[in-house]
Amino acid sequence: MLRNSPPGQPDIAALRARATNLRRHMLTMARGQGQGYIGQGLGIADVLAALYFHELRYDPENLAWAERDRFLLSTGHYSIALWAALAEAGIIPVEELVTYGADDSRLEMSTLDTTPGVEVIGGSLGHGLGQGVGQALGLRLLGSDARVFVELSDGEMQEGSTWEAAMSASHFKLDRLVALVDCNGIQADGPVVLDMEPVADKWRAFGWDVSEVDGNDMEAVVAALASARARDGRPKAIVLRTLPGKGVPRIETSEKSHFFRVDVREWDGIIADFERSVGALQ
Ligand SMILES: Cc1ncc(C[n+]2csc(CCOP(=O)(O)OP(=O)(O)O)c2C)c(N)n1
Ligand SMILES: [Mg+2]
Repeated sequence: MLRNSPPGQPDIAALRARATNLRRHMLTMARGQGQGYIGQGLGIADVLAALYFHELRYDPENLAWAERDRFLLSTGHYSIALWAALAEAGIIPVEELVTYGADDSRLEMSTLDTTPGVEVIGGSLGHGLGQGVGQALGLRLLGSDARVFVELSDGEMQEGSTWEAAMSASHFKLDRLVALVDCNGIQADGPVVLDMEPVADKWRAFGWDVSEVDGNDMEAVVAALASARARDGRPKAIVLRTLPGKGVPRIETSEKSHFFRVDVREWDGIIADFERSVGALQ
């Protein structure tokens, strides 16, 4: 599908439609067991749509393609967003989404690397960027031009290992490495515990090229991803300001958007409201 081709002109309307599909998939998933980490998933849906349907080079028919760009979801608990993207990309069946979080499902609430399309096991926070640095170094050794994108979260920046990895990436001039720093303002049951601001300045101080965007503004996200292609010897960080629950007002306004659980009737109402609002925009 996207094999070998550098991204062309973005079709912003099509990417927005993809993001809507990702949100729809996530609602289906959360309704399955009545619960999930959907707030984060809805927040990062626009970024995953821009990645999987514009920026990343990969082949859904050949996941082991050596030259593929890698997407590492460090926050395993955001798995709902990755399952949605993989289903939308045709890598896992859409019909499987309802099994999210159920016993024996491949679609665990935290990522498993035995599920097709998953590059690393996530969940133990603070490890994704280090793995991304290792992969980017390995790819360079192999003479590959592939890129490595690592999503990590604001809460995760409190892990010291994140900064060890950040330091190494600039030391090794890994300009094929892109950190997607999801700053959604929450960490488990409330606001981010330690003040991480100014986030962008911290990454800059570690030698990274940094941009900061509204992570729910498709045009801004696509532009930031395009500027992160520069071969200037610096790793790239995109600080994404996202809204937990984006696109679903009942979740946007929930005090418990880290882990959201309601009964099936309420899910049905949430989904009906979502479809109405999508319909009204068309
Ligand atoms: C090493 C490690 N410590 C603690 C946890 C437990 N934990 C799971 S999610 C989470 C919050 C992390 O912050 P963030 O990703 O910003 O949370 P969110 O935005 O999803 O609320 C924590 C502490 C973990 N998964 N890994
Ligand atoms: Mg957070």
